[in-house]
Amino acid sequence: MNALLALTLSLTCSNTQPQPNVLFIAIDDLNDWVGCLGGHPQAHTPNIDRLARRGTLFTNAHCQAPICGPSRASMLSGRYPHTTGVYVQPKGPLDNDQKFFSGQMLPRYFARHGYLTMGVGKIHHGFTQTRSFEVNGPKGRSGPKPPNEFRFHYHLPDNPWSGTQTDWGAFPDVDSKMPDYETAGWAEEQLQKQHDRPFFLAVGFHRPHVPFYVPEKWFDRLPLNSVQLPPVRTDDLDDVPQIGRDLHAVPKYPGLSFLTENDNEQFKRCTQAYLACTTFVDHQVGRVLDALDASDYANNTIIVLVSDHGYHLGEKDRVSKHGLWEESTRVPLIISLPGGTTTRTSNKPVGLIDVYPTLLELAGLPAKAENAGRSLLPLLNKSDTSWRHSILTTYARGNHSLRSEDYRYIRYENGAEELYDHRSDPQEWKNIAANPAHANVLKKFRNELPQGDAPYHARQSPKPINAWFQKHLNRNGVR
Ligand SMILES: [Ca+2]
Ligand SMILES: [Ca+2]
Repeated sequence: MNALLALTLSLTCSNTQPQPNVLFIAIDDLNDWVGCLGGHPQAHTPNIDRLARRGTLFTNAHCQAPICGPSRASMLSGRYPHTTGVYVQPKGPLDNDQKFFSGQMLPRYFARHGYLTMGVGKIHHGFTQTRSFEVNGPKGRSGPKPPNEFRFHYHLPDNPWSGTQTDWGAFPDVDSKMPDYETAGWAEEQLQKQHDRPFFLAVGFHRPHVPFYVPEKWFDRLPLNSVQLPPVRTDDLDDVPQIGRDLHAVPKYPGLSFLTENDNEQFKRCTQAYLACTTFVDHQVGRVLDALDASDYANNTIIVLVSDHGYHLGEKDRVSKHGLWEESTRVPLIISLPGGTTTRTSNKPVGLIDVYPTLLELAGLPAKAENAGRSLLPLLNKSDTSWRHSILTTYARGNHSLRSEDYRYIRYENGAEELYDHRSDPQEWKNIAANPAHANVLKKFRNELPQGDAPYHARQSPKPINAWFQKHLNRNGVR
């Protein structure tokens, strides 16, 4: 550890509690529509922004899998999907997989080294969360649903999206009926208690995960007629390989043509609702930050804030995640040290896989040999002269994306490729993989691809998300 940083940490931790506490905040499906990341000009997230101002904001951070279960399995195990085989949603309680799924998971590792571990809301996805924490708050839920779902304020006789949670609208009437509100309240209570050990407190929020329901007051900030739509192109998928279109096609989710009907009516509503959800969840984050600042732990707690993956709102013809493009992979990642001593931003390619080794080093715990990520300490210290060229995201076995500072590269299991130059094309509209001028760029990325792809994990979902996926799973022997 950098000497200055080590000194800072030791000075900010009291004599009676030499190790720092950890406040780990996980948000579900929050893309870069956060004020400090600039993903949408009307994003209003003052609390996440103030956390970024007192910590290090990673502006080029990416998930390792663009869907809840695999992303969280990777982040909390410290291992890449291509080594664990967890590529799609795990199925039910993974009772037979304690060795992999719990024993080495991040909270358990802290517990084994003397920490009090507390968890509330959605932290894991796909197995019994109470195995992970010593003290458990409510796991939370997606939230109450209106008696008749809005279905985008659109009456369809044969709704093609039946079965998906995708919907948007103002509901319920007050915040206190939202499970995320209860989650923040439970975290506040733990921060007001006296603890005899350093703690690892994990707080997981569900919004802005679908359905995009939050009380009306969160919609009022942004009237429908003032909503700015994200930039999209109707021909964007024309230069995407067929396997890319198939892999990313999730028929039950609404696409761009639905959004743009009737002068973008549903596009405006969907965008407004997602922004309302982000401001709502930001407010819950703010309650937890305020409780920490008012507590005895204000000056000896590391704060980490992450989202498990991004989300598309019409880009690449989709309202969903499950993609290997920027909207699906880019995530907020902020690390704030006690006393706010490392205020800066970093645009180096980093991933959620780096959270585990970073927290171990910051807390002074022994490194875990299986961790595949890197400690972010060099970037917190700005001693980042040597860093990885690109960070990996995987979706379904054998399909990978690599993001460097300047480029995104995608390679599908059949060898098809995409390449985007973020310096001139931040929306990833123009696939330049076939241009011979970029042969050397492609060569470098190809050399960084995983050397092998683990078989699907034994407990993967038997309910694949589309027909293509079913064939894919059958081909790989998954039942
Ligand atoms: Ca998620
Ligand atoms: Ca395109």
